[in-house]
Amino acid sequence: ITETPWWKTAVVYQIYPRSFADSNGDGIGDLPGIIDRLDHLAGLGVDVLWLSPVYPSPQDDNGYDISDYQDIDPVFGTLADFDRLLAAVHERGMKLVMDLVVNHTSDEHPWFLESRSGRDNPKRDWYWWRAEPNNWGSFFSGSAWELDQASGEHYLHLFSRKQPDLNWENPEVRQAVYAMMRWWLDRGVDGFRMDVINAISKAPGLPDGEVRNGSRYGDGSPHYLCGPRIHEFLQEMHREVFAGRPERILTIGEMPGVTVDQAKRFTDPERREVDMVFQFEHVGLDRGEGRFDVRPLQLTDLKASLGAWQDGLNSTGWNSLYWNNHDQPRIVSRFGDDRSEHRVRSATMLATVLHLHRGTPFIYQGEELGMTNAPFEKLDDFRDIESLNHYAEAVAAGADPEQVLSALRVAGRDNARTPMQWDAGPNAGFTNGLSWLPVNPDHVEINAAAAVADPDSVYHHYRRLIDLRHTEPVVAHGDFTMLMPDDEQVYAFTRRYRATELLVLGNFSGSPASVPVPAGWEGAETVIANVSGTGPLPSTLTLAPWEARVHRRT
Ligand code: TEU
Ligand code: CA
Repeated sequence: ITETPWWKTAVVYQIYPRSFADSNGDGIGDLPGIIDRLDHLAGLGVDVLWLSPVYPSPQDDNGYDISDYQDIDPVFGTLADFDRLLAAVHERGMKLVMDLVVNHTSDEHPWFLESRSGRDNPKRDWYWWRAEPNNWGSFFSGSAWELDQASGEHYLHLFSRKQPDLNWENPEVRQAVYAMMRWWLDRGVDGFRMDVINAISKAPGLPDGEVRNGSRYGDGSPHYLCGPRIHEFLQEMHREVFAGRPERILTIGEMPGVTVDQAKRFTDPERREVDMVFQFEHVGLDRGEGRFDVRPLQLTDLKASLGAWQDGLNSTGWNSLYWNNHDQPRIVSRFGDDRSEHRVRSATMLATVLHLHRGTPFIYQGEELGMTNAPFEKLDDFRDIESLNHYAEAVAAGADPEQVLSALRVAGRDNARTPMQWDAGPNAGFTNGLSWLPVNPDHVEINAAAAVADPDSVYHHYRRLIDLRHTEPVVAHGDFTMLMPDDEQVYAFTRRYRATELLVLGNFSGSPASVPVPAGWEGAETVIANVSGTGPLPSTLTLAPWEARVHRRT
């Protein structure tokens, strides 16, 4: 008998510190601001907080470009503030997970400054230098290579030119990273969310990628995602950092492009690599070839995708479950309906369906309020480097600027990054100063104060879902069976653990949906629902627009 690790019954809440709570009026969220708001999170009932990066950084990619791994950026506070935050989190019975960004550093990190200082510098080989670049494109538009004038060589950057990729082939790099991780664990942190960790092993020789659809650049991802030494590196990290620690540390690998079979290997506990991965399949279903090529979601595609992940990691491995993070548009505006007559019901339907899957749910700040995408008008309203670079490249290549802008409005990452909406007052209670990114004007209606006061709010629905996971074992431990895979309107599945079964139904549309009640379920009690007064399951059922309900039988 293997003991169940604590994170299998946990719910994680992601904080994007820049946009969470500003304590000193400079318009940027900070650690003291988080400390002041911890009771909101404890009240919600989440078990773990994941902090997006708070390390010293030039903030070219909002902290995902780190110039010192062992300190706190003054804009967010100090190490003493961090220690106070960690203690305050632990006092409330929660855990704290740090973001670990080690595929790349900032170009202002001392390691890179040394590496760049000359071809024979001892740290030259800590990064990828080449006389001739290959054809890879960057995630943030343009080439993945930047020429360094002084040495006449190019360095690799899969993201911005201020995010040079570390060379994990070099054992000194790996040992430096492991030492830094041990330092944070010794300080008391409970885990790491590992940024693009499946990109750290590059194929030898860095072969050119395939060029498709008249693109200027090749797709290098087959040569750097889940590369030849990825499993070896993660196992080494486990031995060097996590093995033998008294506490059970949580590890989550962010892995663009990962398949079910690869994820099963990464999360097989016997292999000691990571506990779960963030996969991207379900958030790519409403996209075409490119990130900004938006198209409608087919519900049957979503069911096929999430269903395959449920089946694939059913006995070996473990799923993460998420709709939102700091890189994704708001789910209620994306798969739901954010107009006021449908917002609460569609947000709670989406929450119900996600949280009743098998896996560890992640909530992104503001999702528990049903926060929406922002009404960005012009290019100047956007801040994100990915959006700005994409616009420049697409327009230079002849795209219609208005069309590019409308894609940014739908898919841009700034949608997730508008400040947390605490109350209906000025700046939504986020700051007393000038917010780095304007608050969404809908905060007068959508805010934490109003949501906490209203028992039918999105917030209280999330609170009840979290509570259900903590108290009803079938939610965390049950197996999963998809129903009605070909239906374009209703998401339906059952869960089963020992003698208990749950039936979950969610109407993914703004029209009523009649549902054939499966055999033996008539009369089953309601566990949670988003329409008040929902009673036992009748023999013929028509779901209201965006209705969700969970029934139990034993
Ligand atoms: O994201 C990695 C990633 O592949 C995407 O989510 C990415 O943000 C986007 O889709 C690019 O097209 C991680 C972080 O979550 C993101 O915020 C960082 O910008 C990125 O790594 C680089 O550190
Ligand atoms: Ca501040």
